[in-house]
Amino acid sequence: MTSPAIRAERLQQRLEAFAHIGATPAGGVNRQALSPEDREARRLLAELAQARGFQVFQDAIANLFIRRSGRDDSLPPLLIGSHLDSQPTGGRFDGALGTLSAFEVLEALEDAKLETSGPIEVVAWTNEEGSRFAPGVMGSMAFAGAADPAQWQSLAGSDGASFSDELAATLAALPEAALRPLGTPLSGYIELHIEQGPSLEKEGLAIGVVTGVQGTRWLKVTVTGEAGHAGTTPLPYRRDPMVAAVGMMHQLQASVMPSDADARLTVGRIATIPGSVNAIPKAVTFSLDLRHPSAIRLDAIEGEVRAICRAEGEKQGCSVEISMAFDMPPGVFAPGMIDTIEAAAGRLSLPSKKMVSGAFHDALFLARVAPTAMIFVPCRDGISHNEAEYVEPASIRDGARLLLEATVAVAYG
Ligand code: HGY
Ligand code: MN
Ligand code: MN
Ligand code: MN
Repeated sequence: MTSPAIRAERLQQRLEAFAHIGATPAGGVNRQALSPEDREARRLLAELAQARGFQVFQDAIANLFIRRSGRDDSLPPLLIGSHLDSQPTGGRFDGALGTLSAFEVLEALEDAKLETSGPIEVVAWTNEEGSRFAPGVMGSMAFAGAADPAQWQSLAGSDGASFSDELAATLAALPEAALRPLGTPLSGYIELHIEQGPSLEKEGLAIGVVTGVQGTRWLKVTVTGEAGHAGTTPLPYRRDPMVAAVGMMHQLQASVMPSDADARLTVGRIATIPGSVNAIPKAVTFSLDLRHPSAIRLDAIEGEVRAICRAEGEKQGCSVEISMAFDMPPGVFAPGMIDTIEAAAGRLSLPSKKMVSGAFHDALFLARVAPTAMIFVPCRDGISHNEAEYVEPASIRDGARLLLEATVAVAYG
């Protein structure tokens, strides 16, 4: 047995190959959950796995698992991985880096013929992003027993697609992946991911040892007024939902966000009904993505949001309805797994710091069923959910080497 080593050029080639699946002209990827591009990426990963003699499984919500046996296969596996689905104009590394680095770890163990005590599995979670089918982290939520997939069967996507049809097509696209029950026991979970923020790069650090994830809430605000003629209706006669919505957004950005440095408020999607140039809209809908490390502050911010929306609606004689599309409480990772990763970074002389994730991740739900932690590597200017997302080859290599070192520490000991 030789000691396992990451082959950085092989990982780079894998990342290139996957970046071609759903590639956008601006250099990013559009590989949304359960789309033909997502299915193509899953198929490629399954083929690579079978070429190495690894076993391939999927569960009822199409989470994809790749298994390398250990000495005692009755032991629960250590799971490593991330997601392959992307934002509509996403980057080549969000999700793919963690999934393909995990596969590289499996190949390195195989190349070295290193026998781990129990099996190691790589996972590609279904629909982490939630941009096509809300909510996000569907696959890991269902795996952790935090949601019953049956509730999503009649869901329609942002493109009008049927969730159940797309899920069925995705499962059918990998007939060789044996179906397994949702939520198999694990000995642990480690996810490598880009930071998607600027701090590691700014501080010149190679690694973030992630101790937890902040809370996320997705609200949908519907403002309803009265449709009317754009030319003949004087302002005092209008009940214009767009004027109310603009007032709401202005207030949220002018008062709520600046009042709390840890608060994040984002309007990512807005629509008018009927959406005619020369008709005052009947209704306006917009999305609100709220984030905060504290659940108490999240509640307080949501209360402020609801009060502001109600007041701005009343000013314009409009009714306001706010629905919750996604509520992901903040979570913390396992101290033992955090220490394992921090010690491994030390052995590799990789400068690191502990940090909380601003982005949500599948690891948040895995933390409910197994000792879990995450590894971050810097991305250029902290940019992500943007086609310009970029990770230096040295950071890719550092992240994969640390994932291997931590995996061996957990699974070979
Ligand atoms: O939105 C998020 O935090 C994740 O990156 N999908
Ligand atoms: Mn991600
Ligand atoms: Mn993302
Ligand atoms: Mn993630």
